[in-house]
Amino acid sequence: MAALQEKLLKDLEQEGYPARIISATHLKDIEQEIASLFDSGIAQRSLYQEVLDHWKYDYASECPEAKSLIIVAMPQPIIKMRLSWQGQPHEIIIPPTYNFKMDRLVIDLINKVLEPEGYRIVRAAVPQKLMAVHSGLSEYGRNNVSYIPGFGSYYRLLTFVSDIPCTHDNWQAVKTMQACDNCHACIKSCPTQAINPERFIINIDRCLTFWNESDTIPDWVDRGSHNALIGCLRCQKVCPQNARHEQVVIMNQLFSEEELTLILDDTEIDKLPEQLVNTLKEHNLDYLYRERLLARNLRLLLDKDERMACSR
Ligand code: B12
Ligand code: SF4
Ligand code: SF4
Repeated sequence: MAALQEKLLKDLEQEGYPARIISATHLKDIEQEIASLFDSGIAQRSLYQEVLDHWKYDYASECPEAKSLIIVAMPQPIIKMRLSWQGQPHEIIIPPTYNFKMDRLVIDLINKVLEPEGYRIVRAAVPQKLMAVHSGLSEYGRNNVSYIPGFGSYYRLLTFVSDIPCTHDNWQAVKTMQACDNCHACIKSCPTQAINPERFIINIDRCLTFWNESDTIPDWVDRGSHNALIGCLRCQKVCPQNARHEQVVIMNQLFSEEELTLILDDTEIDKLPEQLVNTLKEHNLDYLYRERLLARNLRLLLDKDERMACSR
């Protein structure tokens, strides 16, 4: 059995996906830890309600013989879209981790190893960062994002419950990277002071990502602080631990000016030309479009570029 676990970890690693397999009993540990965090009042339950409603620690119906948790990190590049709008060039950033269509690659790889042996996986809705750190896969950065030695933080986490037995369990106390001891670069770089020097958990309602993933952005958020089509890259980009692990994929002129006009007008998706819908889907932007975040966030970045050009 240990051989099957090792083969799975090796196959994942060969594809560039570091992973850990730990006992499914830790679902209970995580449940308790999250409950006591919110009971203590350190983190405000109302701000996390969406994830708290979604998290699940009992998989008896989907995986009755659940024995292990498989935690996988999938490194992703920064996407730089080069666009021309009203004759001016713009560079629009999409941070790593937003391409969840790539999850299929990891799921297919795990199934390829486990299915022939009669085992299955079920996607786990859990606090994955905390799980990854306890499993020893990653360590916290002061910016509250998790880091893997030799990979930095530019990866997407995926967690699965499985009936494959756990032969080498590991569960360790959460820790911060040693590199953070004498560094405050992320705190200084945060445009909205979301990283709190006094306590570890960030002030999530100060985080740009919290707002530009939401329907409304409050007035106190400086329009000039937006730096990505979705989310924010500042506290990771400035981190010395990411310096050697940054990969950038450049996409030239993904959309014509005519297509950008349709996008910025928030045209109903079924009225968009088929080719444009396909481009949105291919680049995993259709979900942002459907949630009506694409036009608003893109406009914020284009307007910011324009203001900067005028002030030069
Ligand atoms: C909710 C959420 C958000 C919220 C809240 C973020 C937050 N820090 O909680 C918002 C919208 C703000 C957000 C933003 C981002 N997110 Co987010 N987010 C999530 C989500 C859905 C849950 C995160 C979570 O567990 N929060 C709950 C809090 C309580 O967890 P925690 O911070 O880990 O809390 C523990 C620690 O603080 C620890 N602790 C407490 N005190 C101390 C003291 C010390 C010394 C130590 C060491 C530890 C410690 O104990 C706490 C638990 O008890 C996960 C996906 C998932 N299902 O897990 C993605 C996830 C965490 N996000 C991710 C990313 C990439 C981001 C962004 C970088 C996105 C972007 N580019 O814009 C930003 C980064 C913001 C930041 N600095 O944290 C990735 C992280 C990947 C990685 N490398 O770690 C995840 C895992 C998504 C994914 N599938 O990959 N996110
Ligand atoms: S910028 Fe410095 S303090 Fe922040 S996570 Fe990176 S190493 Fe740690
Ligand atoms: S993602 Fe941006 S806003 Fe959020 S903590 Fe990091 S730097 Fe601050």
